Amino acid sequence: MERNERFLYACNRAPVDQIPVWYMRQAGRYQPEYRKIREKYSLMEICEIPDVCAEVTLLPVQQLGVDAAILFSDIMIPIKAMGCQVDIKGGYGPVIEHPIRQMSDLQKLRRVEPEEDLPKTLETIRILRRELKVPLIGFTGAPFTLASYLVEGGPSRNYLKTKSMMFSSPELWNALMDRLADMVITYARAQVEAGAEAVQMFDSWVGSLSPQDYRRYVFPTMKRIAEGLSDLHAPLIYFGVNTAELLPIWRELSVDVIGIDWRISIPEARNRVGSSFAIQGNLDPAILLAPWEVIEERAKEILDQGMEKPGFIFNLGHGVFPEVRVETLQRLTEFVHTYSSNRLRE
Ligand code: 1CP
Repeated sequence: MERNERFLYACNRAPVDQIPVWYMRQAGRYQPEYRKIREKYSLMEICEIPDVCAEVTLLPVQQLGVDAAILFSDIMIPIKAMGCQVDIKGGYGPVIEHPIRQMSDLQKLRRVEPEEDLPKTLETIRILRRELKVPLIGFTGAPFTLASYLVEGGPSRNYLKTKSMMFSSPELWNALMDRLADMVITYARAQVEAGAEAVQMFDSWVGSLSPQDYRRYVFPTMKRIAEGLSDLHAPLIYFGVNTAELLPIWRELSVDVIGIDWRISIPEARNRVGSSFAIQGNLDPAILLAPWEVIEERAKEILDQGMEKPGFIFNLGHGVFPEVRVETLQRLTEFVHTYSSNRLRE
């Protein structure tokens, strides 16, 4: 089989013969094979053993026929490399032993040297590039979302401690954003140098901010990151949940693809960001638990909207739930491909 580069064409808003598709959290607990590997290794251990990590990354590509692989890792892996004690508790999420609350906590964070601090991740990427016939997406958390774990100490509902720091100690907040931005730039660059062909920045929780506060407390950092990576020769994808009201600001960022959730329609997202971005999304992942007829109807709607302009990548609006059946994602992938290629031939 020849290499399939549809995903990269769509990122660059070039014409494709069918719509590319991949799924956030496409490697994970909905797969019996993943659960079996997790009986033997923790998530952190998988990330430390390149053969196993590559196997977990490849699994959904082989099983589902998706058009891109995403490196199996977690947004907290480079945070660990910064010298922070991170534990990922299954079924819960990352837990930070000493959360960042003051300047002295921040000063303990080290600058990341990927070749020295994250050699297993880079080796996994090199293995994957040899094995894959589809592009490999590298990824990183974006500073606000990373900061939410670092400051709260774990998953959160309201981000109260994070927002308190932002509103009450802007100097500390800016210093934290700066440190994280340096890491993001270095880490994304290292992943691309090792063989990743696109980079997704997960800003999953940034939708908890008002547009004014996003503009003031996060946007300057994101602008610096996007500009710092503009020579990368790999498309940059920026994704967050509940970001409909932030999209007019994202319009000013030099990224290539905007990832959206199901709370906004694709035409409206295009209205808000303008015509110089590809769009990725946006099926509500809960729909995957509905009968097939419902899934098909919703997927068709998304494809009809997405295909109005070049530069569309089918995905979910957030990650796959563990309750989803593998067969459902197989069938959906096949549907996205056949429905879109038939329409494109019309
Ligand atoms: O195929 C893939 O996409 C899997 C690779 C992957 C990715 C892209 C994992 C493995 N984590 C991530 C990114 C990640 N991690 C994000 C951004 C994407 C998103 O919003 O879902 C976030 C917020 C995290 C933090 C995290 N890690 C959580 C969320 C906690 C919360 O605040 O609600 C959880 C549950 C984890 C653990 C984790 N990471 C990855 C997996 C498969 C799991 C589940 C636990 C396990 O299998 O042990």
